[in-house]
Amino acid sequence: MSDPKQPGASAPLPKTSVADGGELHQRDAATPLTTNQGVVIADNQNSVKSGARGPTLLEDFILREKITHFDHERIPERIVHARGSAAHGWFQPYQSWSDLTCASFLADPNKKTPVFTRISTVAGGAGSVDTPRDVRGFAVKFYTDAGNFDLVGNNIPVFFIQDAIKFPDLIHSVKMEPDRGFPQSATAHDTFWDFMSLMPEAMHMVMWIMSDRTIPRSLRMVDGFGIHTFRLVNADGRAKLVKFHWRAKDGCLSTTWDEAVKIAGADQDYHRRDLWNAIERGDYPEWELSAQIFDDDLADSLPYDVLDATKLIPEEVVPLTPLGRMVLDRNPDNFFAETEQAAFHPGHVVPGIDFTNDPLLQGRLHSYLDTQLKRLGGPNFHEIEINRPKCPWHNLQRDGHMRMRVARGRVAYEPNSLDPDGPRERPDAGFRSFPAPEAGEKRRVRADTFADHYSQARLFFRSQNEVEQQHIIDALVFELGMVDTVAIRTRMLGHLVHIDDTLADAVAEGLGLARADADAITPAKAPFDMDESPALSLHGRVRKTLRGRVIAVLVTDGVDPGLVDALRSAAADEGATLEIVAEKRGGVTDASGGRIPADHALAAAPSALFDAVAVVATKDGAEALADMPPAVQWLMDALNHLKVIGNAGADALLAKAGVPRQGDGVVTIGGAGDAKGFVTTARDEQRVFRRPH
Ligand code: HDD
Repeated sequence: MSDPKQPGASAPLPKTSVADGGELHQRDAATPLTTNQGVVIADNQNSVKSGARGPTLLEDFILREKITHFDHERIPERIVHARGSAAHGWFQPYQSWSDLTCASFLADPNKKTPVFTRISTVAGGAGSVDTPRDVRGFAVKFYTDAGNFDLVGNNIPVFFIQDAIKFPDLIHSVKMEPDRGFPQSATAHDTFWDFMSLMPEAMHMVMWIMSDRTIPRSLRMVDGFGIHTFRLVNADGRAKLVKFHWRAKDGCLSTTWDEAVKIAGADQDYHRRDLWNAIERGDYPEWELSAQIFDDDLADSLPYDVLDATKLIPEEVVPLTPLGRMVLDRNPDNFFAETEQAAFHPGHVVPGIDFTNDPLLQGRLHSYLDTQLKRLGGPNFHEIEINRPKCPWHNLQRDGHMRMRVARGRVAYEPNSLDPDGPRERPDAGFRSFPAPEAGEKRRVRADTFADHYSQARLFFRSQNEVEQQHIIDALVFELGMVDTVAIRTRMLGHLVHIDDTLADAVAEGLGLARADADAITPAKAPFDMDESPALSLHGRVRKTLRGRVIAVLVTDGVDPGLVDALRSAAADEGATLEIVAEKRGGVTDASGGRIPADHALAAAPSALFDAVAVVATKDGAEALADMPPAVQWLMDALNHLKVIGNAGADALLAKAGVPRQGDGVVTIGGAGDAKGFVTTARDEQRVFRRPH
């Protein structure tokens, strides 16, 4: 667990920093309730009526102001990534990177740059569940002292499409089908797979979205990727190509599919709650920003195009350079004002960072500015506190909806001679585009170097271990099994044949099709085999840590309080939290007559919500639990979801739930002395993939 008092740990940023919001927080018990015009309100319970039982009067300006404001409390939700959670924090480079870039936030190892990071799902609406199978957006706003830089990425290093002109089609295919309004937040339906099956370029991404990356355990346990190739430009104007990566310090961890489905039912807000609680507890999530840095010669030597967002560069080819770290240490004060109104835009770059010609990125540079105008209501969205730069900013833009700054003086143009102190361009320090030479015919065209759609899909599938490959197969069988149109299933099979034989055969088998049913699809370019990339295996990214994890202990009356304490302190030693589950929320009476309060009632806390579980029971207690279907289900799920299970006197329940008494992640806890062994097994195993599942 991070300790804010330790050297090098985060110093919390001031709670409220702005003048106009500041007085909202300066209040005491005598602070009166007022209207938006500052008029003190005498009665907030009753509207003005003509007589006690008479009609409400139109003149009641207090009622009308309140209701009108309420009626307008929502703004359009994001067309994609509508469901997200965010937190404040900071970024600090490990060293000066000024030889690579003049970006000021990467120049000084002693400088912390404030950040606001929002992690989201893509397809669902703002109120949708947190755990669908979906890509996670990973957007970071750096409030640098040279302007705001937004790195707007995902938790997957490649994308579905190569050209932004296909983005509306992609999103229309994945969102609820427009006639029926369902399914919400799911790829498992005809329109999505229809589009996929007609877009060979999406096949690499299809492999990623069918992998466990799209069912993360926590937003704290996902990696982030900038995806596109960007440029880093130094003060001498020399440029390198770069791909950005965020590595979760606590590693990546995913749920099983069944677990994700059960979590969705038990706690819609599982990821949002988890992020919030972790930050409140002081378990600050942390990521390392790394970069693959390379030059044009290397890019030209690769058998794929670095401007093609459906391709990655294996780390074995260009290794990661760790640049610095980001820690999220403060929850928003207000969800709407900050998380909802945050406006990210890949076009928010600072001197030292520049774009490349990736046609997906180029289209994004238009879309994000455009969407903020609609969502946030006009061109002044940069004046909303969460979007405002924290460095000085001055220009001659004026007016517009919701203008907040009061600009002084008569001069709002440049050049001018009437305002010698007014803002002026600065050729020495201002943003300069990298002068990449460009020439070419004006055509609607896709480069030939973008034509290979299967080799990297194959690379990804073959770089997974056997369990991960099976999960991809299972996910494809499930998703395509939800597709009603047979022709879509056989068309998808036609693509899988080009990726890998085992994959195609297993999916065909799972769908009840024959390999011969696959559509004959001729690749635009014949795929080739690439060297496997072990770095692409998610299981290789699981870390043996319990930092920030939650262990549940199901207890019964009459248990040894010393054992529960020993489990709690063993968990704390590993940075984990222990939560008590009991049949009743009031808790249980322990062997010495004391009370063990429960954090959760059994019926409200399925084991899917926890990282590891233990049952601490008396003999009678275990027999009683064995007669309770929710308790039996609790343990069966823990087994099927590959959790480490601790057994302290719960043989009867284990037997009923079909859980073996020992081995494969089931640990006997004979007394307080075994608490540590159980917790370290949970730490080292994380998930027991050896179990059949
Ligand atoms: Fe996008 C939001 C990530 C392609 C158009 N996108 C959005 C967000 C993330 C991404 C993380 C949410 C930001 C937040 O938390 O507010 N998008 C990506 C990535 C892409 C990508 C990693 C490909 C590499 N996006 C993409 C394209 C277009 C858009 C090609 C349009 C041509 N994206 C949008 C948008 C959104 C958005 C419609 C919706 C809300 C917003 O911008 O602010 O403009």
